[in-house]
Amino acid sequence: LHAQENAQKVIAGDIRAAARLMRDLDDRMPGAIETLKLLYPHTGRAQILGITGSPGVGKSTLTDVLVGRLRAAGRKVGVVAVDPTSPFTGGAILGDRIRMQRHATDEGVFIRSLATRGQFGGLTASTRGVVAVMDAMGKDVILVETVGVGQDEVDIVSMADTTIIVTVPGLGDDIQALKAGILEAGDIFVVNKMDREDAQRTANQLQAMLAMEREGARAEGWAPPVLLTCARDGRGLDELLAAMDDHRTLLTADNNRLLLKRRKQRAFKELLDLIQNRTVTLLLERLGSHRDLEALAEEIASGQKDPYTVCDQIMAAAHLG
Ligand SMILES: Nc1nc2c(ncn2[C@@H]2O[C@H](COP(=O)(O)OP(=O)(O)OP(=O)(O)O)[C@@H](O)[C@H]2O)c(=O)[nH]1
Ligand SMILES: [Mg+2]
Repeated sequence: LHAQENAQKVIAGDIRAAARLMRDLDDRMPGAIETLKLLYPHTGRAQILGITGSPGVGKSTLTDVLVGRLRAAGRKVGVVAVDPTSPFTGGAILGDRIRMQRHATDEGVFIRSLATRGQFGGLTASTRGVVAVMDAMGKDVILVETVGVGQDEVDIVSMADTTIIVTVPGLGDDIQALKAGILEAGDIFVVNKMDREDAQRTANQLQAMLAMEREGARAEGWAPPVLLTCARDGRGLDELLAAMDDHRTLLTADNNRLLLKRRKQRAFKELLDLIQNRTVTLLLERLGSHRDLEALAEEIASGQKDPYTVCDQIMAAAHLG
């Protein structure tokens, strides 16, 4: 009943109700998931954009400019700033990283920071929850900014409809890292800080790498563009917005064919994550004396036991094996 009331408020766009629900999800308050369940049927309308890249490349500055442009076009915007490297949620540290204070008083912009603390089922699940709430409350566009640091980043990026990967001139190592990591996941590549030397050369390098890596990789009729921007003065932003629109057009063609394909992959991953989380929690609850995984890990580390046998014993103790 309570859940229904809360869900109604969120769907009506009540900012305080949405903020409270996000906090409750983080704090694993009973009932928060019940509310989230009621919101899911009201999601799927928002365009979800992922923005990722190494620390300091200008993701937040870009996001800030994008928010301004989208607001000027009359669109309601949600921003989720995810920082897997920070143990703090909300406070000053993330505040510094976001630099979007000028939108703080705009009712059409909802900004939420997430870090590694207080998660229900990990940072990825927290991000999914926040995105779902923003979607249900009627945001047209949701920008998810993530610092590039490995698996969390890849998981979070994979929940976007369109992924923008940001780099800067002269970051040779950075581009090599992209190659190893999420080159595959990028739909639009941005070389920000084009006011610096070597911007065009960096873009050419990236373009050449993409041509190699992506050849035939995805027969989706999309060659990821490499764009130059200066988030500080707004140069290149028109092109970036146009590329975002083009990608949206591609995804929604043929009755949302590619969009639905992506969302199915996303739903599959989400379901698997949920089952995994639920199973492990349940298992640990049933374990009794085998519950002390730390002690078992010590015995494995010191060579007294092997991990397979321990796993067999745990499954047997939980009546699962
Ligand atoms: N010269 C130049 N500086 C820029 C540009 N865009 C952003 N910056 C500066 O780069 C610094 C980092 O910008 P942020 O937007 O905070 O970068 P970020 O990627 O969000 O950083 P983290 O969230 O800490 O990973 C700031 O001092 C910005 O003013 C640009 O186009 N040119
Ligand atoms: Mg930032």
